[in-house]
Amino acid sequence: MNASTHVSPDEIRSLFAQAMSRMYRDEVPLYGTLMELVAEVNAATLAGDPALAGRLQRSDALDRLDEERHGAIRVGTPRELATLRRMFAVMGMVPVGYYDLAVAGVPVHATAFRPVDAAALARNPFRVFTSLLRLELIEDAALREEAARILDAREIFTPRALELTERFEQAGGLSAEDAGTFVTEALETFRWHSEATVSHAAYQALLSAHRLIADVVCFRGPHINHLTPRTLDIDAAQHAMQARGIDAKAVIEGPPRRRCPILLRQTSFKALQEPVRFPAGDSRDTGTHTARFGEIEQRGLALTPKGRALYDELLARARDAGGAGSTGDDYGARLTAAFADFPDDDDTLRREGLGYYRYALTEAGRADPAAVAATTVDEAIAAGLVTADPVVYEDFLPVSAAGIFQSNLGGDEQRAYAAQAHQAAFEDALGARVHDPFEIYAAIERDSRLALHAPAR
Ligand code: OOG
Ligand code: NI
Repeated sequence: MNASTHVSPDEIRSLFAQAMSRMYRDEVPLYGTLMELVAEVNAATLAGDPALAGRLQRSDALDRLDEERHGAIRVGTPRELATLRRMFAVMGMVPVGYYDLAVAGVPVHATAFRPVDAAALARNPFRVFTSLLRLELIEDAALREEAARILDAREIFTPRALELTERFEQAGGLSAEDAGTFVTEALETFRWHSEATVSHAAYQALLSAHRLIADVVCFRGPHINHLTPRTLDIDAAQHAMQARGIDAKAVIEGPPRRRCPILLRQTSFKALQEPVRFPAGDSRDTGTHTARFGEIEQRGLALTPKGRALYDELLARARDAGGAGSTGDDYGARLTAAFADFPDDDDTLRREGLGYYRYALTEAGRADPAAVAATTVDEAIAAGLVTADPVVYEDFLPVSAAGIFQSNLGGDEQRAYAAQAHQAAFEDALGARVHDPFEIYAAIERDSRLALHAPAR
């Protein structure tokens, strides 16, 4: 089979994202409600803001919007993580970024599998936040060993999915028929199983070590625990959730509302309490498990290291004032006050090097390449020859992720793990290095700048 008969990884990713969305809507009907609500908010926002519509169109974000979402899973062993890496590669998704959640009391570290180049992102930016349990953080040695034994004995991939992943690696692609089978088989790994694989007593013991440990260890697979659509106005979406009586998280994670959205703002609805069965013969053969939830997000400008440092500083200021983290009735006001020090117009953000921008010729610029060549980018923008639109942030935020984890584990426990970030250990488990998100954004900006002076096609 030659390369021309291979389906592109972008196509496989789109098929997979659609199949996952259908499956999750069947599993968690409230997710279907979220999607409707987000579609309504987005339509209303675009209708009321033609400039936004134009900007999204120029940065390829408009067409992908309805299909855009991220999911999250949690796995238990290096082999599971490394195999997922190979499966995601079939769909053009690579590990980007390292997130240490142990500092926030969640015993995992994580990466995001996602496409990286501009064309692939424009086609479908589907991402999966993937966490690896850090068993070494379970203090009780007997419990730790039991968890390791249970995890080592399970197989979360179907034989066919493994076989097709190998075929992809050897042949450099999959035929349309194999791609279809791959999507169906890969989906099995992410399905919810309402039967626990361990006794009720073992479940309880793992649950009291940490609720997340029970979630990872006690089931046949790493069920997808949420799928998040992208809204253009998260405050409107949050109100719409509340208006429909959905049990939304109290605060929106991330930066405050601004004229120029930066990074990522997220909110979620509380996880469902779902019935689970324990193996027959158990003294208690039914119970409930809390893991799956719904989330909505708004994405804004990708920040440079300088912008990100400022973001981290201001967020810490807002959280530390009052010493209450992101709780308390005045958190919104503290956040707004702290972020008054973050410039809120695109021109300043761009000129001060706080965010990444994507440059493009206007019609006037295309008509007059000599004028573009003779001016600096700033002059060309002022003269209406060039536009600079925000590069969308495609990644996650560790403080927000910790807040999402905590609000959805169904308990109010707070645990502190003294562990150091362990990127090297994570990469060993993954079997690869994670990509640096800043490099990816910088390349998108640089390529767009170079293209301004490319000969007209
Ligand atoms: C992942 C939580 C992180 C986000 O959007 O920050 C996340 C999880 O709960 O497994 O999805
Ligand atoms: Ni999420």
